[in-house]
Amino acid sequence: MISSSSSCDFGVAAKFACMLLLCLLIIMPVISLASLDEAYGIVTNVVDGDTFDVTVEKASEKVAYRVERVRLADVDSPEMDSEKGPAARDFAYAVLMNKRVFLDIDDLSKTGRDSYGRLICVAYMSGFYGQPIAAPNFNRLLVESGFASLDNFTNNEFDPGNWRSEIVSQIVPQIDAQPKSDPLQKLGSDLQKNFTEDLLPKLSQSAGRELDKAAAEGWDWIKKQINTSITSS
Ligand SMILES: [Ca+2]
Ligand SMILES: [Ca+2]
Repeated sequence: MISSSSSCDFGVAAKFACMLLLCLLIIMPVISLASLDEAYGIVTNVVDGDTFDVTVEKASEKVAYRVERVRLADVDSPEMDSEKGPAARDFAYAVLMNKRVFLDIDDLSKTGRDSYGRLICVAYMSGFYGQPIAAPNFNRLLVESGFASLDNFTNNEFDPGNWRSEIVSQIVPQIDAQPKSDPLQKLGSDLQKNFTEDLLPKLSQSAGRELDKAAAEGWDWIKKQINTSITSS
């Protein structure tokens, strides 16, 4: 016969296992990109569409100052004295100002900086749980929103060609391995698109709801234990 106590313990263990699994599902895209958060901090000034200042919270060896100026890699926004400059600056301000950004700093150059001393980075935005969102990165978002053009420098580590598929290529590498002429390639591309743009956001939302539910159930269980303890004492 199984006692009510061991049954309850099993239920708690199952809830913890469920929460752990959901956490792993949420952070799986994050941990697949090892250098996604070499440094992070709060954006405290926006210069223009592709340049802003970060008050550093976590630093890598390339970070030298408490406030670092970041120049986004491989994109180019209009200058502020041009007609479209202020709109690009405003977009960056609206998305990033006073928010935490995670930085992948260029590893190809020794200092990770350009000739102006700015850190060359791909920037990642923060999600609901404070975790870095692997895609879209802000560099790509800036381009796809029409506030920058791609300008792929070959003297840095970054390849904008990977920005769209970098999550899925880590999760389902066998799809990327198909030759381009193979009809399965198109199917793979469609699956990647559906996964990245449709399924993944729904999965994250669903995981969030399940986490909330699991947390609420866990809290109810703790309250019951407290009440039982008070009643029996
Ligand atoms: Ca890097
Ligand atoms: Ca590049």
